[in-house]
Amino acid sequence: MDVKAVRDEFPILHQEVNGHPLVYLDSSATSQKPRKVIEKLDEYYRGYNSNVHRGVHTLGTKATDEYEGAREKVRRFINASSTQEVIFTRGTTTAINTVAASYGRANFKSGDEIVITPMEHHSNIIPWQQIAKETGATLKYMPLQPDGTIRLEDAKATITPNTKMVAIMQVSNVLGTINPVKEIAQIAHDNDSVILVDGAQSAPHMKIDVQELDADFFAFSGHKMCGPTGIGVLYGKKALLNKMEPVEFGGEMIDFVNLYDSTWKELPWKFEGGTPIIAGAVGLGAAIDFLNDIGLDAIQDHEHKLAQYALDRMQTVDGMNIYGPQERAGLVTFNLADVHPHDLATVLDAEGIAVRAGHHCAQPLMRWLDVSATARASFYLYNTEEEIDRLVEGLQTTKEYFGDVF
Ligand code: 7TS
Repeated sequence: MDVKAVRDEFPILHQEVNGHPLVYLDSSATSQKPRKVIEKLDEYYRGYNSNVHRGVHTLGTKATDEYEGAREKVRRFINASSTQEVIFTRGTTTAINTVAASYGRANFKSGDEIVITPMEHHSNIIPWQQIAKETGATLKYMPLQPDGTIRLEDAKATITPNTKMVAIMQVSNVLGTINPVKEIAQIAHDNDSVILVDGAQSAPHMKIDVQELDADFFAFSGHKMCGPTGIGVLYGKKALLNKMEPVEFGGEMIDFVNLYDSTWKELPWKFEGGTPIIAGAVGLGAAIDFLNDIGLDAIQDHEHKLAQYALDRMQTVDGMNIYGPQERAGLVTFNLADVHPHDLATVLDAEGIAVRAGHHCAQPLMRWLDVSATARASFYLYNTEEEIDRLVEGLQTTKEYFGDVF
């Protein structure tokens, strides 16, 4: 992969921040956008902005073709068997909430178990807490190993015939752990449970095949994979989605509306109430084209090398505390002695280096790590080893600045 050429596609990267060339190490929060996506949004709004699935006029037909064409791109990207299984949502959060509200409300009852892990993002915890309270189901946590990985024996011991849902992230946004979701799906299915995979941190960085994983539901966000904000995807197996009720009601999703009851459109539209996220979907389609042109295997390989390089280099800094396993996705979460991560991120920002500091929407995991917050550097296809060198220099500067805590 020619990183220089890749970087040239991202206009935002070529700027100075606080007098230094920008080093953007916060792609797990949101990725930057390539020219192809920016231009596609521009083309849409200038050329054929229109509502979809309605009129017969030319712009509306073009917008509908592009919107539904993006759905087909998503289908191929995750290898779903049909576009009926690809629902556009606002993002991962909305996708998971939809499953909890629709599938959960209809299928969970007292005595049933929902199995998750302590490393989940809040958006894969709270919807289950809420639906557990509503239905009387019990929330159960799979234990983690000290390095932040999951053993299949523990998955087997936690998932039982009472389990009705296993909801798990494929890649941790804090630890970088890559979870064995295919094997866990098998364990879930052996117990007649369904599984939802939170792919927010995996779909942007590795090849996804929902049929090979045998995921019943798979959720991800466009903005973390070079696409616009406000668009995401809920994949679901057709047999399950067909039996589920919509959670949003209104225009677009109906077939017939009578005075006292109504019927729904077929999949996937019954889950897309209201004017859909047209520009978002069109932009996501362009992001998928962009990622495919480079190749997900090449992207994953590049990020793996960056993560290993970062681990090696960062470990040389005195007082460094890194969380998570050696084998990991492209991110490193850490603390530097007793420097508060917000102070650390502020010093790095003054050097033009953008990292995230805080609890990363994973408060239960922070408690498990026994910290209140951490800093995180996360990488994507446009990052380089030189940028990691800049980060390490920035960490040395931070040490000098807060010398008394070392
Ligand atoms: N699941 C995981 C694993 C995530 O990392 C995130 C966002 C979400 C779900 C929610 O995605 P959304 O697009 O619906 O907001 N993670 C982060 C992060 O790590 N820093 O900022 C957002």
